[in-house]
Amino acid sequence: MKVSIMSYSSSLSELLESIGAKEGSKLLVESEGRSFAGILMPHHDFSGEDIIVIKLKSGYNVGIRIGQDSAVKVLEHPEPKVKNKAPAERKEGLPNISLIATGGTIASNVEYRTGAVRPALSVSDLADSAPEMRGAANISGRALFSIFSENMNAEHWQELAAAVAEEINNGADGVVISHGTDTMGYTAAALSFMLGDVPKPVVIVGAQRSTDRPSSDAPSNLTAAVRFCVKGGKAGVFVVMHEALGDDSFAVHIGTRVRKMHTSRRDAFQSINVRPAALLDKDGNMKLTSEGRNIASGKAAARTKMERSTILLQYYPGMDPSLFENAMMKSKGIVIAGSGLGHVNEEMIRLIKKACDNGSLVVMTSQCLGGRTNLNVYKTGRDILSAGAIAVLDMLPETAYVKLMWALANADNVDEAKRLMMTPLAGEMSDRRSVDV
Ligand code: DAS
Repeated sequence: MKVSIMSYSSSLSELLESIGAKEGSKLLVESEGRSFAGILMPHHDFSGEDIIVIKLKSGYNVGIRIGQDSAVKVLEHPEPKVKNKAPAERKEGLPNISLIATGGTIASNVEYRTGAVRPALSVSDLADSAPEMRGAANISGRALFSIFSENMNAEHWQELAAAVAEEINNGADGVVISHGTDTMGYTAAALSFMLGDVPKPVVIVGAQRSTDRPSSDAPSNLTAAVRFCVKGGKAGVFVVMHEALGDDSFAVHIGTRVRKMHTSRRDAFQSINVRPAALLDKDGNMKLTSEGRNIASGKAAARTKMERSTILLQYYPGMDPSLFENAMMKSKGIVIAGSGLGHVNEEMIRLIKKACDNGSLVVMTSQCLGGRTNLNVYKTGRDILSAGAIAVLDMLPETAYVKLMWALANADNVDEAKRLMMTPLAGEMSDRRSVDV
């Protein structure tokens, strides 16, 4: 890839070309009495024509003016693209785990061009990034898409659910899905409802640090995910991520009960209102902490229809119904993350009634996340019930949003959808408070 030389001065362009410097080359630069070593970054339009930008080992970028007295030397050229390696041979007697890649930090590396993290790795690179994974099972896989999870939508969930069912019906003993962390909880909930009583483990795994960083959590998360597939004995949809900041414990979260609770910590994922289904340590010793369904034989089936005219609103004080009337009157499904036990202001209650009378299904959840909604305690809640809305105990708002899309599309009518919403299907709700959460 040629350096974007048109934006350098002619003298600097000639210098870089003469030493064979390309974007991604590691350079040693001496200028104005100082020396720097780092990766040559693309020349930005806002950098001067005699400025080169290099990314230092610390990850910071520095702009260096190249003048007559400067010296620039190439230390290393960019790594050539890794050719796909031959698939590892299958080992008799080991379980067969399918790895489906969808993108996210776990399958990314820092792109020297922009310094940003971009989805990059192939499935075999991913499998090779965690050699212990190959020791525990025969890993085969495919990349379904390569996107950051903020760009996921119902179509991706549908394609993913169908691919998981296909892998299981083709003999996989479990499926591991590498995925971005931002919306992983939504995808885990979607697969939980679409795959229903799936007979094998389906484990979604991500990373908060890209694989090219020493502190990457990708290899250990991937290994823990495969180990749970192999040893957990449990069927269903789960999320596996770090349980603590260190690399020695991993939590297996139930797919409808997990949320990313921190923007950057490696133990960002927490189970809400329930305990994780299992904990694993760095050697693969496992402690099952909740019953759940056992692995079974039988086929997987994906019921993937989703009602897209469904919205999720976060209530806030002073919420003005005139700003939401149009959206709510056009939506068949409306989830509201209300305050406290599931409350909104009086103005919004009138709009909830209007939407219900218009045929929408309005579902109240709580932005507290912990605990259960209860619309029978305060007058506010009773007015919301009278307006036609329903509450769904301790279901997470985002899980309720995904479940409502699925229920409206797979039920024969709104009343049937309402009944589905209030019936536990995939561990997403419980009317009993767990003692220690
Ligand atoms: N943007 C984030 C995502 O893809 C990166 C990550 O955390 O995986 O969800």
